[in-house]
Amino acid sequence: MTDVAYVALGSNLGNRAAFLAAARAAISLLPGLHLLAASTVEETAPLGTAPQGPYLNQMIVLASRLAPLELLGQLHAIERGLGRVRTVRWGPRTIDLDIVHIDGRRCEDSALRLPHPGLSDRTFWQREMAELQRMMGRAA
Ligand code: A4P
Ligand code: MG
Repeated sequence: MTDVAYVALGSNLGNRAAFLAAARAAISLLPGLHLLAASTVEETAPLGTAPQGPYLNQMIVLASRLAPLELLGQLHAIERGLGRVRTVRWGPRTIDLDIVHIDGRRCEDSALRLPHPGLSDRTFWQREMAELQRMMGRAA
């Protein structure tokens, strides 16, 4: 079965645009995944209480033949490869890859919540997802 999966990219450390580009490249090389479209990259003010700089955020949409938890594991491996170190939750990061939504799937596992609970209040995710849906010719 092929899923349509929306993945959010975020970076607020180092060369942020280069981290987004490297993550997109690594994702598109993974077997079982096909990059369908990428949203505009936007700069956003940091959410949360940790003192940190602004983010570059972007969303991509993938055709995925991986099981959702397998997709998450591959995204975590790419985060590690790009030097992400988990210290403070919601703290600064070279790259953060979150699965925002997979068409037709809901999940309440603590390791994977779908839709991502942040989707309901992150206007930049909602905007990027609507942009991708327009690009794919679907109603937002
Ligand atoms: N997890 C559960 N559901 C999911 C999912 N749908 N996608 C689990 C990805 N991961 C999911 O994530 C913590 C745990 O959540 C993982 O072990 C995974 O199994 P993490 O990436 O290790 O830690 P985190 O990113 O610090 O926490 P979290 O809760 O994912 O935070 P967010 O939602 O990623 O927020 N401000 C701006 N402007 N832009 C941002 O992108 N991002 C964050 C982090 C804070 N402030 C921001 C932004
Ligand atoms: Mg995250």
